[in-house]
Amino acid sequence: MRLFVALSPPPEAVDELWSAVEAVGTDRPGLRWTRPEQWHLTLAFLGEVDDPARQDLVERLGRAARRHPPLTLALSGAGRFGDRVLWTRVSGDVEPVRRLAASVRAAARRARLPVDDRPYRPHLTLARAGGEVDLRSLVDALAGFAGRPWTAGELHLVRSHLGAGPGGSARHEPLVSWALDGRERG
Ligand code: 3AM
Repeated sequence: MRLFVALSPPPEAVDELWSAVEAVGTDRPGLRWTRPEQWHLTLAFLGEVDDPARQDLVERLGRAARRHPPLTLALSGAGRFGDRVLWTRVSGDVEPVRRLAASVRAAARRARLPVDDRPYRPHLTLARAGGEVDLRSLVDALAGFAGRPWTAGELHLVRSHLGAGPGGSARHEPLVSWALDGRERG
């Protein structure tokens, strides 16, 4: 099954981000918006994982989660990966998020899963484009968005069912969640 590991913003953070997105207007040809009920911060994309590797991964992720504290995060502004992905920025405990993502990726590697080794960029994907849309105006339009801080207290292992969501989008199914209840700080 196709898996990724993520943090989820709470409903209040989703609602205020959705208000900001609606205010800039979602009716734009060539853009596919992600659905607010699935908004997440990906820490690691794992791709297809078979059952034995998944069991190993679940144990290792549980151990990783116990070493990390809850994180105080906020969503604000926007950015883009080229002309393909529009995202909103993650601020607050960014270094701890990086450390958590590094732990998650290390857990996946030890479970013998191939992990993307590009530098980790904390973000929440808002929309994807085929490359024919200039995302710059949307980045500018969302620049003033400043969400309130929230606590990410759980790590989620999520299954992605490709094509099973509305309009052929993916449907995300949380499989296992762990409390971030470690004490390491700073
Ligand atoms: O949360 P974002 O949007 O950054 O783009 C996919 C999404 O990331 C990414 O995994 C997250 C959950 O689907 N993803 C999908 N396929 C991928 C791949 N082959 C991928 N990331 C890296 N390589």
